[in-house]
Amino acid sequence: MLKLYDREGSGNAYKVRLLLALLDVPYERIPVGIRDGRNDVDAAYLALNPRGQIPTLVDGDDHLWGSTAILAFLAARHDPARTWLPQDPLRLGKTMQWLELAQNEVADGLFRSRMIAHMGRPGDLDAAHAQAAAALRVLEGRLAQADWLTDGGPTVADVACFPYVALAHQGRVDLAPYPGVQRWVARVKALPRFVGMPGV
Ligand SMILES: N[C@@H](CCC(=O)N[C@@H](CS)C(=O)NCC(=O)O)C(=O)O
Repeated sequence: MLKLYDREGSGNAYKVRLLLALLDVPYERIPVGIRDGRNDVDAAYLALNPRGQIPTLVDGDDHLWGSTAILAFLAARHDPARTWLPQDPLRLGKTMQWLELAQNEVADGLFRSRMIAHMGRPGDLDAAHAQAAAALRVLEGRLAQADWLTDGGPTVADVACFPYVALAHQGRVDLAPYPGVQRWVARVKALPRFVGMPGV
């Protein structure tokens, strides 16, 4: 069975839990604790994930780190219809484009705002809020006139962008100016087999 190194409050690990639920794939969760503000990991864990972060996925003798890589792998392996990771070149490229936003402005803005405002980590909340606004402006530009980030239905891009947008309030980011984003959050929550996390 798949093993996911995980923590309940991690939005990056939640991306993987959400896709596994949507694909109805069983897995075992292995919780990773925190010590002195960092993941409490040992050399065996660092052999699986040299960054020492979560999530990490173990599939038999293979392992993968980084939520984007794990989402792509799971969608390619467990969704034979390839709706979640499109095969059509343009839809694949568009999906990758939004995955890039998830790892840049969404992470630098919404993830960072939550780390500072909700988790009490040091940092510049105003700078994080400026990046969060940049992420939300780009998302609103798409979602004001489209149901999903990629034409044709939900993909791993929606799964990757969703957690930290849905957790925006924990970073003291108001979604009121972004009605298209709010409708999309509700649409993701209405997907069959959707699961939440604390705060979502
Ligand atoms: N780009 C990575 C980021 C992963 C990440 O930042 N994980 C956080 C939890 S959400 C973590 O492990 N932080 C603790 C640490 O770095 O020690 C991904 O998408 O998986």
